[in-house]
Amino acid sequence: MRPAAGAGSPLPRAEGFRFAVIASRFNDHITSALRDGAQAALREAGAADTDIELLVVPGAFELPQAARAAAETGRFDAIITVGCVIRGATPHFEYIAAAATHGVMAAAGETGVPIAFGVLTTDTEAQAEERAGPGPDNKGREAAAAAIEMAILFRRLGRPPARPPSRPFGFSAGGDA
Ligand code: INI
Repeated sequence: MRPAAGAGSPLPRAEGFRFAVIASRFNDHITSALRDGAQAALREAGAADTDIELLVVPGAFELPQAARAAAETGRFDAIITVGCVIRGATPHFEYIAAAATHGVMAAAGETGVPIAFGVLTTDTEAQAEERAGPGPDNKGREAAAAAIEMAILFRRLGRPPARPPSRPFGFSAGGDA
C-alpha cells in the first residue's frame, strides 16, 4: 500500500498531473520557503516545470478565492495553497486563520478539485520558521505530497486529466514568463 503523504514519507509520483501552487505574500520570508518546498517536492516527484504554475496573492485571506478561481479553470489536477498567519495581539489572527481554513475546504468541496492546505497558523515566528525549513518537515512539501496523492486518487476514481492552458498564465515554476 502507498504510504500516507507526510514528513519523511516518499513522495508519490506526479508525472502527468498539472498543479497550481498559490502562495500568499504576507510573511513572505516564511511563505517563500513554503512555496519553494512545494515546488521542489513536485519536481522531485516528477512533475514537469510546465505543469506547475505559481500564482501569488496578497495574504492568506485571499487564498480561498484564488484557489476556487484556479480550480474552476479546469487546468489543474490539484492545487497547493501556502501561507502563514502568526498570532498577534489582535483578534485578526483568528479571523484570517479561520477564513483561510474554512475557505480552502469549501473551495475544494464545491469545485471537486483537491486543494491542499499548506498554511501555517502559529503563535510565534519561531514556530513558523521551524515548519518552513529546507528539510522533510517543510509544510509546503507536505502539502505538495498530499496534493499529488489526491490527484492520483481522483484519477483512479475516473477524473479526467486537467486541460493544459493554450498559453500559460501566472508564472511558471521554470521562470518568470
Ligand atoms: N495575512 C496573512 O497571510 N498572515 C497574517 O498573519 C495576516 N495578519 O496578521 O494580518 C494577514 N493579513 C492580511 C490578510 O490576509 C489580507 O491580505 C488582508 O486582510 C486584505 O484582504
